[in-house]
Amino acid sequence: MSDKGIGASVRRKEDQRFLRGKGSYVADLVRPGMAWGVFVRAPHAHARILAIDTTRAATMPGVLLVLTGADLAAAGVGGLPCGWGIKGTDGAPMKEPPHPALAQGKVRHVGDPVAFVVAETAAQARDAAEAIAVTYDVLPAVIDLEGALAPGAPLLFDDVPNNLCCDWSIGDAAVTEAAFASAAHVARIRLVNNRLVGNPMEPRAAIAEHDPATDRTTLWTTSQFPHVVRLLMGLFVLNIPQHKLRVVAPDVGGGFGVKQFHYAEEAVVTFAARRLGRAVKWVCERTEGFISDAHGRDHVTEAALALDASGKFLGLKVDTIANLGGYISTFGPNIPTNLYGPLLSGVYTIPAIHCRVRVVFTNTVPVDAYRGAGRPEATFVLERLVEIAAAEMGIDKAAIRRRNMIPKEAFPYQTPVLMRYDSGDPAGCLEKALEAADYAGFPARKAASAAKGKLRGIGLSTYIEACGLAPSRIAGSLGARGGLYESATVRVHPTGQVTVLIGTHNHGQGHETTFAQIVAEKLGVRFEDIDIVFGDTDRVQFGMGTYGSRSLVVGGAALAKGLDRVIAKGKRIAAHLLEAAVEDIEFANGTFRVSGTDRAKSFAEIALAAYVPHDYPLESLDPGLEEQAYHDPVNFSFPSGAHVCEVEVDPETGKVELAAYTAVDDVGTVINPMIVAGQLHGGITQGVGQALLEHCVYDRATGQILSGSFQDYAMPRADDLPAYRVDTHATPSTDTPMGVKGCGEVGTIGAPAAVINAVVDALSGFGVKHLDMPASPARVWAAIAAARA
Ligand code: MCN
Repeated sequence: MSDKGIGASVRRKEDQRFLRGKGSYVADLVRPGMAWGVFVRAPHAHARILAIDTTRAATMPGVLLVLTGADLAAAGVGGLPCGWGIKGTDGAPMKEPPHPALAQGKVRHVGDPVAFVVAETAAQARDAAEAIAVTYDVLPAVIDLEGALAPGAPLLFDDVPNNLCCDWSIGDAAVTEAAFASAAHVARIRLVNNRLVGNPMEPRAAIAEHDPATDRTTLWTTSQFPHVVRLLMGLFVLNIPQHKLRVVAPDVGGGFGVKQFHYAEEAVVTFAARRLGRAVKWVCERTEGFISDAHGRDHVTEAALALDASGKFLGLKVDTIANLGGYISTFGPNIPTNLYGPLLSGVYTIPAIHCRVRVVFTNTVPVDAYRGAGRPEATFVLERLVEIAAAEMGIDKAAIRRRNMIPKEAFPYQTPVLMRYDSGDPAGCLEKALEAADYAGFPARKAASAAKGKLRGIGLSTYIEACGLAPSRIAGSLGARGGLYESATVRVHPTGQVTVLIGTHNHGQGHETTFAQIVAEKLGVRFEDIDIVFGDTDRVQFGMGTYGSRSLVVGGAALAKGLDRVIAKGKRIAAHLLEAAVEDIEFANGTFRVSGTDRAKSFAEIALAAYVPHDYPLESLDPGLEEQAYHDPVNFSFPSGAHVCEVEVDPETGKVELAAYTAVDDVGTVINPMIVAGQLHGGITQGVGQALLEHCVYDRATGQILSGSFQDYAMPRADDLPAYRVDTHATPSTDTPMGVKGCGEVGTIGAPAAVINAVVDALSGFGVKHLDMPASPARVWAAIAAARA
């Protein structure tokens, strides 16, 4: 077995180029004769476009092209499509108004693209963009969620009454009402899940180039799913046949969900390059990213948990209004519905659940997936309610969880809200986390903090996630407009080295390493002799990309199947060369052997024989050693875990210090413990960011974004964070090859509730029952001041 196989903490292959500055990012790419594009964006949240005067801009130095929505409409350019068509409780399809790539008639959020200018240089394009005069009739904007639904609210679309895209629900309302009627205690909450901006390190960028000799167009873009961009853009927006369109997503500096949508800018840049016959480049500026990258979260929720007198959960009711922003983005309506309601059972036996979600349009940037996407929101609602119930009923917060957890033996477990969890041990994760966090020693630490004049609090959070998107059949029944399988090609070269071409996209998750570990393990090939290729529609046959922590459980499973097929073919070749029956050939540690003998061929010998087939039965065995495989999962993947957070609050300033953070996560079989730990650290940090720092604020009256730069939007930094204690507790998945479960989002799902539960615990002496995120010093201080007054 390879010492760099499954289970080894192998250092990341890709870091060799990243750490040496040898990565290849779209913004660094220069094409011959390349021109630069700049977008003109709406300064108003809601306005009718009365006129766009481009005459002065068009004659300015260096200007090559000016495009408006009217130009795109005249050229037959289609609107941006949505990948999901959800249905309301009444069975009616969601309202799906058009989403033009450049605004037509109206703008619906600050940052809505209105025109595109291409010039010889970036500076010339910028100057010309400023010279475009747009006359607006400014309309009242609607920003807040409840306001959007209020009678008489301004309408974003004339044919979408009440700005309501969809009134969706899951679960049985009558059964849930009956459960509440029999409850001894009901815990209630009203909460806001704050709006976030993704802010990957590398802002979005796109370059398109048309080759008249082949009539082919290439788009280089910062995407998590280049094949899907090719499909959506070619098929629905620009009408380019798939074989004439190549989409490349090279090294991408983080995505966090924000780069998993087909964006207007990609289509407009591609259209401009084809019209001009020149390469056109656009690079998003950071401030521009704040008003054009899809945002995340943004819910208002009222929820209640019914319990019997012993603290057993009887029922859960959730009523959420979720923000969609000004237009429907690629996955927009799917996030607060299908990725939210079905996760509300958490790791608990809750006999009755009902969840209603109203998905509404507002004059804000479109809202879509952001790391965790729907699942952190579900966990936050449930885990806040659990801690409120524990406090109100005087039950220890660990004890109330233990009392209600799905026992390990009860898996597979069917919840009342669609999901069938395959495996898990929630109590095992909790006990391990409590021990690592020294839960029992908390009172002593609280007393020590109090002696310094500080308030110490402890918060727990448990969660279960459905990731590995997605079983096509289930996704289809939920409204997905395409299947979500994955593809992998295993190409064995004549000298035994291996290239894997895979449809997932690595933008920080370490696939070049972990997928190579799977190959090394299965084929016995040296780790160094394996390359993982992704992100280029000309090289990789097809792929759905990376999001929803699907790469290992769906892509890795396709890869494993491809490897099995390579081994099966290798056995046939070996059987021929060794003059034995195929059934007598065994393969282990990179050697094909006739069972019970020393007659053997190495993997490299078989590879060479496959490509240089002397003495080879060509009539019954094709030459070559390359296998293609697809995997469509039978179920979602269900990682779960328990997080424990400890905070120390300064009552004079309201500053919250994260004193300790412990996480024990069940991600099934682990391929690379170091990479999993890295994913947990990153994920927790994003969850902590939401809980304590990050907040996207809009001015309610004008719809201007008030936190549109890093001066106003606080990203978490190293000095905001302690060293985390992370560990895993594996119950291998029974529905996924290799027993793996996703790990890319678990930290972000568990952390917000753990942190806020800890902060509220610290403030409990003041009678504080809830604090909305982020628990900034101002908010915490105000809560203490209000209690003291
Ligand atoms: N892994 C493993 N053992 C497991 C599970 C995973 O070794 N049991 C490894 C995988 O092989 C992979 C990594 O851990 O190398 C993450 O795997 P997985 O859970 O399959 O998640 P994805 O690769 O599909 O990544 C998507 C996920 C999501 S949805 C977001 S958002 C996110 C995240 O990953 N965005 C990230 N992590 C990120 N990390 C970085 N650096 N940058 C981002 O943009």
